[in-house]
Amino acid sequence: MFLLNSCKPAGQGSGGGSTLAGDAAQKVYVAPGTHDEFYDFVSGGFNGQMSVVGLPSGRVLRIIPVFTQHAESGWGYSEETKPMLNTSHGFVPWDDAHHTTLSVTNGEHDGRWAFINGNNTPRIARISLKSFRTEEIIELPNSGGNHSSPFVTFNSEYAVAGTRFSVPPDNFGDVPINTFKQNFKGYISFVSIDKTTGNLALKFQLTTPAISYDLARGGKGPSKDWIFFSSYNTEQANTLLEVNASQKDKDFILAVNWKKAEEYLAKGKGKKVPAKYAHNVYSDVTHSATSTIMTDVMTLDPKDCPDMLYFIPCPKSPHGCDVDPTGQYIIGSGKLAAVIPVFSFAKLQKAIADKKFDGSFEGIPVMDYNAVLHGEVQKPGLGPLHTEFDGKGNAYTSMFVSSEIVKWNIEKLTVLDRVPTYYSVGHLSIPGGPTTKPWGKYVIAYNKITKDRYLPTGPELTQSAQLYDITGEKMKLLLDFPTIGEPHYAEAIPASMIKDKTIKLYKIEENKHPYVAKGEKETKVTRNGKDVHVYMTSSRSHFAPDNIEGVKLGDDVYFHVTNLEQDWDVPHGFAVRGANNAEILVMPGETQTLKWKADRIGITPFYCTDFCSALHQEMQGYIRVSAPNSNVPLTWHTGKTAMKEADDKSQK
Ligand code: K7E
Ligand code: CUA
Repeated sequence: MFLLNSCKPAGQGSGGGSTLAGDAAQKVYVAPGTHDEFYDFVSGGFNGQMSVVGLPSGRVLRIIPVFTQHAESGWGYSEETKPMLNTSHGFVPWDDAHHTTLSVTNGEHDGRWAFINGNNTPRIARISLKSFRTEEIIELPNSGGNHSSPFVTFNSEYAVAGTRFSVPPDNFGDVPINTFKQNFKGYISFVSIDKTTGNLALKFQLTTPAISYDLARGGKGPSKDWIFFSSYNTEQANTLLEVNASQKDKDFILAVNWKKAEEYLAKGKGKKVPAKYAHNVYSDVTHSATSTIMTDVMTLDPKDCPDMLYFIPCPKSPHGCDVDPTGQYIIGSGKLAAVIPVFSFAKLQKAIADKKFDGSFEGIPVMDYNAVLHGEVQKPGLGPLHTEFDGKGNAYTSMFVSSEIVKWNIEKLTVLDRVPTYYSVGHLSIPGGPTTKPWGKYVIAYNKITKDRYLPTGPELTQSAQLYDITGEKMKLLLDFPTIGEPHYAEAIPASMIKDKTIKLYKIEENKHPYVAKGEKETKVTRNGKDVHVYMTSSRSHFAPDNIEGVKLGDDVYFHVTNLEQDWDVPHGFAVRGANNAEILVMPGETQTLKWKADRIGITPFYCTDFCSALHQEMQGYIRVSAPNSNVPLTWHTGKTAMKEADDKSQK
């Protein structure tokens, strides 16, 4: 095949030169002291986090901890953040995060929130684009493998989530695996997003046939009331899917009229069923998270809801399912297909009205393929996966097997250009590519394999992305840059939309943490049985208190550290020898808590981990642990020889 050799160019760094733009260095150069034009929010894959990358430089600006504990900031280790990782299974400190989605209003980026999926223990997270922190995580019941998630509707009414692994409903009990067809279901969750606060709620789930949902996209413009899901395993196999789920010539794209679903709910067609899932919310006021276990969910059975769901046949085991900026075209990417099918939303509506069906699947009408097809892109390349858009009528599809990006015209279905990727490209991302108003300029390829592109680093090589200029007719490779974790999808937004809204600090007078000390005068140490609470403050360059005595062997000591600083970029860290968790990194005006077990008699030091001032190295202290039966009184101080003793009030 014509480009097969691009999968395996020989030799170090070969092939890159042929497509490299002559002025590449200049185009990605961001001079010292100046800023990147775009923020790129990149999923971390199996590292469970999101990273923030500047474009066009490819420089990593930040890792936002989401589903995985992050020792650097104490995420998932501090007492305040542990509840964020709570689930119906208890504490789950890892996940596999594939898709970043930015919030939209009228189909355009609005710069408010980012969302990302937890694939393994089904969850959706919401991240604030003001604080670059995870503010909310909601678990999804009745699901297994939250892969086609979280994709938003036209005004971010919902983040949707289709299950990759169909499973029996959570409360179904014990059934044999080979009762897949009878007992398993493919749940699709609709998580509503509050317009003002962004707060998430699991509004309803659709109980659809047991197949595997893979990806999804919300409609736009004419199709804004709809959302589309690609699927595979319509064979309904429960073993050796590699073979058994590739039998049929066509699988489906599921078209969901979510407005209709809302109508059916309003008419009382929904059924509340028991379900157990966690809903975790972080507060910037208490600087703490709460986890609530929810106990039921509203479900809609398609049997009670005609005209809500339609299957569109799509060749063969589709992966990506993308909607163009006009909302008129739906593009399926069959990994094993020889063509890229483009479906017309207008034709879908007409075919539904004319009842142009090709049978049904478990009661859901299957559309006639030719009646809804706009056309097929012929010989696009091998292994089409994902498609992005430049807003000028062009689509860009990643080809996993032939390792290339193919640019084609949506109306005419003609291939316009192709460039190699190094190697095995997964998702593509164009800034604003999934919106009605793509910002264009670049396409970024997120690759699965780097082989010889970087210096070797032992058995595990870096993951990588590549940046291409798409301002001209031909795509031009500008830059390779390594990524954090295995990148899947990413979304980029102009920096100007969010950079001036960034939160610089938390106001100390607004701090409602139950263990806050709003000044050194409020610092103290209290005992409640075996729990010792240290109300501590940090400021350049000391802790108050920095000498603590009267702690006994076996006590649990809670260091509640309030950072009194009210300047931007002055965090203080806190670490104590032998702590079984991590450090905490406390932002100005914030309180965070490190729990420490007094496991031996003697003196233990603690210190600030963040180089905060010229006297950072002096920012340290001691805690004394005495025998359980000792009568050393509970005392504390900073800078005085006499220790302050706990009075009766604080002792109780
Ligand atoms: Cu194609 Cu998980 Cu979006 Cu990766 S998925 S590539
Ligand atoms: Cu505070 Cu270093």
